[in-house]
Amino acid sequence: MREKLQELCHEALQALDAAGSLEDLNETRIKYLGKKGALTQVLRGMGKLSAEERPRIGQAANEIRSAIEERLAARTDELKVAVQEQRLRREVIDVTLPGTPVQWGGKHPLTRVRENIQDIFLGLGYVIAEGPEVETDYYNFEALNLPQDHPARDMQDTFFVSGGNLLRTHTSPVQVRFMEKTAPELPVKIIVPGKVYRRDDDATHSPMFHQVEGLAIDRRITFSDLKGTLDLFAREMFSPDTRTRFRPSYFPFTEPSVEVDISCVMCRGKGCRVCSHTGWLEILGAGMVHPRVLEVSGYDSEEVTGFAFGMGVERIAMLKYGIDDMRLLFENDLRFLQQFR
Ligand code: 2U9
Repeated sequence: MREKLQELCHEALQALDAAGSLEDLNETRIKYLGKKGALTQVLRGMGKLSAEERPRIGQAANEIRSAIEERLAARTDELKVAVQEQRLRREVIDVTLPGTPVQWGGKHPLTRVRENIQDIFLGLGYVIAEGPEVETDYYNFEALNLPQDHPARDMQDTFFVSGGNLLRTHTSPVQVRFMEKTAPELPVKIIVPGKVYRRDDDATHSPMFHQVEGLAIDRRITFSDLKGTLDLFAREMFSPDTRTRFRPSYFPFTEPSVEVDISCVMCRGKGCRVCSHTGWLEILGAGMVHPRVLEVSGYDSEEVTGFAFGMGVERIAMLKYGIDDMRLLFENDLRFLQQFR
């Protein structure tokens, strides 16, 4: 029996050494150690042995099982490494193949237009000023000479929040805050971009939109300075042959006030559908800062004058790119946005 075990052990180890794959190894394991395996069979025959022989043969059988299991584990490791190495040898990476394309993001058209506007005024020596979007009645209305009964102060036109505060309806309160902080220093030349909020919602109005306002204060600033500045802005923003037109208007915070048109970007002034056959497009409002507005923020209106202007970034973007519905600017549809890269 002992010889039979020895022989079996020898045979099993040889089979394990000869196995070329993990499948071969498994077959060998079943053949020798399985329920109906050779070693199991031998152990079953132990009943016929004498009481004296049984423990010795039993011990020998256990040693053989351990030897086979040990070799089996070693060969499993070896073959696993071999399989992995083989796979790595087959998987050649061709570094010359094109990679997975990266989806590049781009600036939103409103960001582009805002930066474009800012850059034009930065080039003229203006600095950028910013301020809060939740404002007090004082900074949004009172300091800007907006009378108590002005329609902008109506619930219909303004979003009010708790504590009597509101979402600013224009970026003008930032200019007021800036003047208050700076007065009586001169000159003031600021450009104020930011979000503003009004209760409006259709193809050309959004409850949130973006403005860029500007303010220049110094001794002897005249309406000619305003005209020259906005004329240059129009030519840089649209095209060098763009012309401007100034029409009288009214704002509580400027006197005199104007609305500024540019020659139509589509037909160059000949008249078309875009300009309703007038040849002109309204792009912004402006005027000489009202003396009362200068005074409440700490400037002497006998000593200094200033001009101010305001424009809607969405409106400028729509004119520049020929967009006919403002909502497209807020829907984040990539088919729309990808056209502005
Ligand atoms: C101060 C003094 C004066 C800012 C101005 C306008 C004219 C104007 C509109 C353009 C389109 C608002 O976005 S819009 O609807 N703005 O017409 N804004 S003058 O005047 C100021 C601002 C601050 C201290």
